[in-house]
Amino acid sequence: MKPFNRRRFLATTLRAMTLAPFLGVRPALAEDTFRPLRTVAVEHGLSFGFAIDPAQLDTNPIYRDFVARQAGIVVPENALKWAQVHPAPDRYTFAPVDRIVAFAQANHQRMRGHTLCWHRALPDWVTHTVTPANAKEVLTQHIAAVVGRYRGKIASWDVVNEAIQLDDGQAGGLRDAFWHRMLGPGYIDLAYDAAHRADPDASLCYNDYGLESDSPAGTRKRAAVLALLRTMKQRGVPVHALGVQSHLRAADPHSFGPGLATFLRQVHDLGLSVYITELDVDDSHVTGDLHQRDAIVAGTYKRYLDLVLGTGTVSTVLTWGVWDTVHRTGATPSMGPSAQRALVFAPQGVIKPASWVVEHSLAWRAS
Ligand code: 9MR
Repeated sequence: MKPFNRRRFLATTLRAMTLAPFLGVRPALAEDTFRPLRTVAVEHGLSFGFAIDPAQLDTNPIYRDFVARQAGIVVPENALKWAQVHPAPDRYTFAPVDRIVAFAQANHQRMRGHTLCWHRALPDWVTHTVTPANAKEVLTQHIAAVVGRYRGKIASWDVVNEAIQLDDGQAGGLRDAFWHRMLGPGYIDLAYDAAHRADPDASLCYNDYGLESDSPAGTRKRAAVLALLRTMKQRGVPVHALGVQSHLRAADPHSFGPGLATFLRQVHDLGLSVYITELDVDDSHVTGDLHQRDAIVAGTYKRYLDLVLGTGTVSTVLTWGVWDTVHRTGATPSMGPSAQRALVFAPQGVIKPASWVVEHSLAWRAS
């Protein structure tokens, strides 16, 4: 048992008072009782971090200090996507990522890479000049160049992103994606092999959305992802982790439940790590004032994190952004209003109910 510590006692009591009514209206609390999430996570065998924007790091000292204090792991939200990092056949734009790498090293943070092979964020030169005849060479050279540059610096990669789309009617539930059209289903193994050759120590992840809910669509998609991962493992493909994006909808009636926990255990039983890679809570459909909105968002964070962390399979949690901005979450496809309070912190890193909830869930997760 830990010795009595007045400060810790007060902090714990305040936190409990805050959490009790399910984060209705948070009383004014001294923010110095809030412990950095990276620290709380590490104490419980987890990593916590954010998707970040190099332009903000360069220009906004508040953002920079906040990311340094709260994140133990960072991922560029867009800077490693093909269109950004490889905008012309013979030109790579590595400078923004290099600056993130330097920042992460200075702050003892791990880094993830997102993403090497995706049907979106492709520059025109790829869609206009790549053919079935040269696709293998273009894809493997891109992966070799990007992963090779950050060998030993980027610890895990989303190699293939969002390869399953059951509505497309392809074998195995594969998406009718650009690389699938060029190379057939073999593009997936090819991408992982190329990444593994470029950095044999990197953890190679398959990342997808729509896996969280126990709805019929979510259940079918999980089955397809599990089958994909199982057959990849059987073929000896170097895949080491599943990224569950986790773009959630606040208070969604068709929501996550025991089916998700079972799925995560099945993935873990294949020998794969589980990362929560893009967590946010879309509140664009929520009505009510800021306090009501924050309470609903916090409740969704709590229910989700308690469920997934309770399985003991998750090693890493990243949110898709640092603090609230008016933005479009992954849960809102291309239309509709933007979410307002989707992240764990309010603008400028101000603590809000979701911050306390996440701190609590990281600290109390089942081990
Ligand atoms: O948040 C990202 C947004 O800024 C980009 O315009 C968009 C297209 O590149 O991608 C968004 O991030 C997506 C991520 O890369 C993959 N999963 C869904 C994310 C939200 O749409």
